[in-house]
Amino acid sequence: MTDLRDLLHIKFPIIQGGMANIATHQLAAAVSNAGGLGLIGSGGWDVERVRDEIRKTKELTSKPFGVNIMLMSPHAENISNMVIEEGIKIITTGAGNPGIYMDKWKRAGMIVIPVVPSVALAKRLERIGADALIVEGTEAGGHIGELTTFTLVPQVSDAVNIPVIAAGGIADSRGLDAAYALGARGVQIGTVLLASEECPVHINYKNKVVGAKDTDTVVTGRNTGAPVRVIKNKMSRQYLELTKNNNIALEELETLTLGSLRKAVFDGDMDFGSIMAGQSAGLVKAVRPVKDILDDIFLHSLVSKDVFK
Ligand code: TUI
Repeated sequence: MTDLRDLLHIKFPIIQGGMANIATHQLAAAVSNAGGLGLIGSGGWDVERVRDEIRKTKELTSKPFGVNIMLMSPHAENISNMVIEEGIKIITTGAGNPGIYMDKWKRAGMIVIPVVPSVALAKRLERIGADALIVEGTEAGGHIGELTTFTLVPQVSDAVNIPVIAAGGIADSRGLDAAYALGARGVQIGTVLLASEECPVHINYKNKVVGAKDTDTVVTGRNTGAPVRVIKNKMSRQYLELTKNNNIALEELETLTLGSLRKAVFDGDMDFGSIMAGQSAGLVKAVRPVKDILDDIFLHSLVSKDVFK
């Protein structure tokens, strides 16, 4: 099977999550320069903002980087065309089925790596040309599926013949090794990068991740169709209270959540902002440079000693 490092021309088999409002040119370039695959997140941005981020990333790194297309975004279709114009070579997708775009991206010669939350979607996307799959467990931050990394990664690995990249719950070399033992040939990390020096989120957000313990995340929106894992705060408690009896108008929830991620990311509002992060926040102990985080994950792993072939 193709090694992820050969497929993507990267030094470490580590890719960055395409975190909405967070995965900017600063973070993507830092990850690519450190030997991983940097990603620009497109969630929450229109086509010109994403184009601007792409151009800025090109100025900061000569290494490969990609763009994540958040499929629930109203701008997804326009962004799906713009990335071709900009000569982007690697696409990841999230929060939906990218089937309608696959043909166009493959004809443009792009490497397409969708996030999948199930075996069924994994098989369907392999059949229509996906080059690799990001298999994301419910330990992840932000919008999530139901299954755990530990159960989903081996099941998808058995079901497909393209490289599997594990995501959800991975923040150190033990996570990388565990992912390989389950059949993955790469990992995606997000939460641990929130606490990097180069990450553009407010310092309060970074400190919240560093200070989080094992039980500090919670899933909101389970009964509204968009489950999202966040660090517990006043906002998540209020949200869960309002949705407990299932009789709240969706518009009211919209008002509550509207702009709440931005509140956390830009204003550092830790009470009423939405602090998206995964369960691995409990493993994150300090704010560090991206290069130290990637070196640590790879160089301390058994994978780097070629234990897993
Ligand atoms: O997409 C993510 N994580 C995200 S997106 C995001 S922005 C947002 N904010 C509030 C509500 C919704 C989105 C924050 N975090 N991760 C990748 C991911 N993809 N997780 C789950 C999925 C997924 C779910 C269903 C992928 C495909 C899918 O297919 C359903 C179908 O149509 O077959």
